[in-house]
Amino acid sequence: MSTTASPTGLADPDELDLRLPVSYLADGHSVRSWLLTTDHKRIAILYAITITVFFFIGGAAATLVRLELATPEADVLRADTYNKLFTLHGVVMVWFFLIPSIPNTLGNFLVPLMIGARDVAFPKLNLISWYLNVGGGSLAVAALLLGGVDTGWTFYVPYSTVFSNTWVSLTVLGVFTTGFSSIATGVNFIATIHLLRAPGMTWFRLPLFVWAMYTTSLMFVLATPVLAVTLLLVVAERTFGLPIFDPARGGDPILFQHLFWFYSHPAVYIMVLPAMGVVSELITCFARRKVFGYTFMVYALVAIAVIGFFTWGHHMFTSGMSPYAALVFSFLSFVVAVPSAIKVFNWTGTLYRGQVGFESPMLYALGFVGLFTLGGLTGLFLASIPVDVHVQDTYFVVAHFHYIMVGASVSAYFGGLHFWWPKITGRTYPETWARFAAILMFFGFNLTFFPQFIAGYLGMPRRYHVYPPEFQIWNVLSSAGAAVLAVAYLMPLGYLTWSLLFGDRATNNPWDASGLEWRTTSPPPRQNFFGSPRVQGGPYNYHPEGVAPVHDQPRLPSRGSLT
Ligand code: HEM
Ligand SMILES: [Cu+2]
Repeated sequence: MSTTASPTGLADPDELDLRLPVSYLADGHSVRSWLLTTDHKRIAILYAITITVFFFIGGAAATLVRLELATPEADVLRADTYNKLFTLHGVVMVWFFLIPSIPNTLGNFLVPLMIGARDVAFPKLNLISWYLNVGGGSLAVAALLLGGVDTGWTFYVPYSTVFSNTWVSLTVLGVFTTGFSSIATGVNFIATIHLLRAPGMTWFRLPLFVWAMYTTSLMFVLATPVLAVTLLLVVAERTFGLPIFDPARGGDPILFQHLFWFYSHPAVYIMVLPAMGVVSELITCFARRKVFGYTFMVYALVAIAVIGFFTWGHHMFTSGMSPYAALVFSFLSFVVAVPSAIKVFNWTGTLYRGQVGFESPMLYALGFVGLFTLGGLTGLFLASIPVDVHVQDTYFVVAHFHYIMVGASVSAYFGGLHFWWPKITGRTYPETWARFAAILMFFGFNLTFFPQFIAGYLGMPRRYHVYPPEFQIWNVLSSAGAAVLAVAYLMPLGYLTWSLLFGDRATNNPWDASGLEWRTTSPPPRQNFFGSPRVQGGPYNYHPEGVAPVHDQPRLPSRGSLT
């Protein structure tokens, strides 16, 4: 066995004696070794388990909501149960699934590996962050078991503080607690990326995924405290009767909306920037090309993160705000679309003349680009004040944000999960099933949400459990799509579990990818690398321009396939 260091400072993992118990997964099997771990890779897995649970809780609520909406009458749920279900769905999906999804699972696993570090800067804080997340989530689930909440995920006042007699405070405290988990993760990633980069890993050699994590972390740290304070004010008004938002006692309900959206608009970018990071990695790998316009991609991420802080007012065009303020918010919302468009353009540029392969992670990535574009373009409709006045609070808005949050972000999460699965688990999964699930998810998604644009444009309001019969056709299509989507989401649960138990051993670099994370074993050892990595070039070292790419060996194994 030779462990002589190569120019990269790393031993070739293929030459190592793999019978040694080097994998982080083999580094202790007790429950304690998992619950008290400070290994960023194990913490990533802990997060993956919790967000999967939340995803299916949120999904169950959505299924009931869609079931009720299949007919115009109230036949499955009473009005108040319906309100509690869509609130549960939104609260769980936004706060406990989507916000932590990519950063805390893939981000935790990959950031140290991608920059050549042994762990994050503050490993214990990383573990604490997981406990805060589970703690917050449990408070919210407790609220659900005790009878639920009916305010919607936005907790608008004065309804949430003065009128609702449901479990608002407990839920809000759950979200508050989870906020600290976001802040801890943000601080940790910022410190890690600043301090622990391997020699030679300069800022402009960072993979775009790391840049996405960096910009997301800045938003975590800057925006989340505002939400925390706002939520405490809600509890203060509800519990101690402090007149903060209640107009009857001199409070200002619009103040709540400003504070809430000052966090929650940046939060939508917290949900989408990590997805952009994942997709950049996938597209360059499966197009076998250097990412087109790397520096522009970096500046676009930074621009979105910065401008994203100044557009929150577009959620409040109909709240009676000054028309001058509305104009400024409208303008800035158009401005934020520019860096988003740059990214779409550069992904397309990367594909152009690439040697594109259609492996399952790439199917998700391509789905992302299309769905993100549709979501972004309809965002521009909404940013235009006269159109927004017409479609505000209709299914058009519901469709817009689902295209971005589900069509784009969730697709990217699944794409990333498949791409790095062999690295994370050391196993391969059945590629045919994975491709089928990706395609089914794309069709199910569009069938669910495209009709909502039409229903919304025709005037169907959101958050009602009954509706005029002329909207039924769109709702039936949407509910049918939801059934397809449910099957598509359950499939990876099945075949990925199968792969854990019966999948073949994965090689160290099954996709022939260029990142540092592929220069170690699958799964990596506790200390990540054999040797100390040194970085000598940019992140996307695929074939140089003009040289024909070689596809001499099939990339993800069909060995281990169920078919
Ligand atoms: C291309 C840039 C985007 C623009 C110009 C844009 C514009 C808008 C506007 C104007 C609204 C308010 C509609 C209304 O309430 O009447 C809105 C709602 C929303 N957007 Fe976007 N958006 C963009 C991207 C995103 C992204 C990236 C996400 C999420 C990852 C997102 C998630 C949402 C959500 C969750 C809502 C609805 C909030 C609610 O009322 O519950 N948007 N968008
Ligand atoms: Cu917004």
